[in-house]
Amino acid sequence: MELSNAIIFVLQAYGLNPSEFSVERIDSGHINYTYKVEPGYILQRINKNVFLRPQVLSQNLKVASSYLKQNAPDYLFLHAINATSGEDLVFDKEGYPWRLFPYFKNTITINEVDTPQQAYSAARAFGLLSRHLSGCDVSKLEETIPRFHDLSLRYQQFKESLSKASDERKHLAHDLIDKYVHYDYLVNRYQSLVHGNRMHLRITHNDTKINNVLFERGTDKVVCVIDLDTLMPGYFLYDLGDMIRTFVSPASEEETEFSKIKIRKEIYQAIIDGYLSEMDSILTIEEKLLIPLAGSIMTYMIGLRFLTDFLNGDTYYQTSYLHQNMNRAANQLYLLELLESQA
Ligand code: GN1
Ligand code: MG
Repeated sequence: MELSNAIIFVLQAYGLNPSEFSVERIDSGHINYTYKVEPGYILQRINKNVFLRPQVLSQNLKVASSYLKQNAPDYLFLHAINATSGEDLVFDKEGYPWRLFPYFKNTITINEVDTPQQAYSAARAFGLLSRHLSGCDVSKLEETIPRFHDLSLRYQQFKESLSKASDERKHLAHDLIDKYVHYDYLVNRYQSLVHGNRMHLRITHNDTKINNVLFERGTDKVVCVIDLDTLMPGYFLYDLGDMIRTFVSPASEEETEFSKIKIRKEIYQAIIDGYLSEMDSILTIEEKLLIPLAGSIMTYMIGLRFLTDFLNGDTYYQTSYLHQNMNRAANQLYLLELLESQA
């Protein structure tokens, strides 16, 4: 790939000589741009329209990392590399923040779970992160995106998008909209849990998709979890639920042939077992009773966000074809229906 001026500028800011590296954009995530810089690095341009205060991201990682250094010194926590300025963030001329990470050799990410062992290891890895951070003062971390997984806010944003959407998009998504409204009882359940203080605010990852786990190539061993942009205060339901959302089906959120979406019971169980293998002694009895709700809440929330973005005219998630966000929302609804019919 021909290096853009921004990439040249950024690599230099990290003290690297751009002519010694090859850079390739990798397809990872809907928000930031990620590049493999060979040999040795992963470079990321943070979406400044989504992360309005990138310093919070960096600050959270600093807090977590210094806590872990003291309390779990052998734990492999992914660190951003400091630029020559001494800061981990580098701002390009357009004001986009960038970060550089080490690339771990012989590691891979996967987009779909194939085996219960993979699900167990990945769930255990996310559980381990939260367990290691369970003694860290939550109030020292800020939300990198305010009210990110607040389902009440997400529902309100959906309602607002409905009032502003074009007639064409509303018409196209008509059935989908009705079905999402039908599930609004999940919003009420969520609100009653939060208002009733039935869950503890903990430090959670908040984006526990299967492709945010780095596996050792050829094994089910997890090297570390990645994408710590939303490491911040949250409820365990968010992490567990997003794992269920993205691990249980053999087909991902991008699948448009919905008959391929399925709930694999053995994978579901492996997620719970893997997560609890670390979090069993941390979660309260009351929290454990809420486990069956996790998958539905998160699938509904992410589906709502896709639908909202579709109604807003695709301004948030990256898309590669027209109506992709509507398809993602329909995909998530299909999964939600399966999850709810088993509940
Ligand atoms: C976004 O970009 P990525 O894949 O890391 C989103 C998550 C969603 C996910 C859906 C900051 O994550 O909340 O679950 O897409 N992240 C942000 O695939 O909005
Ligand atoms: Mg992410």
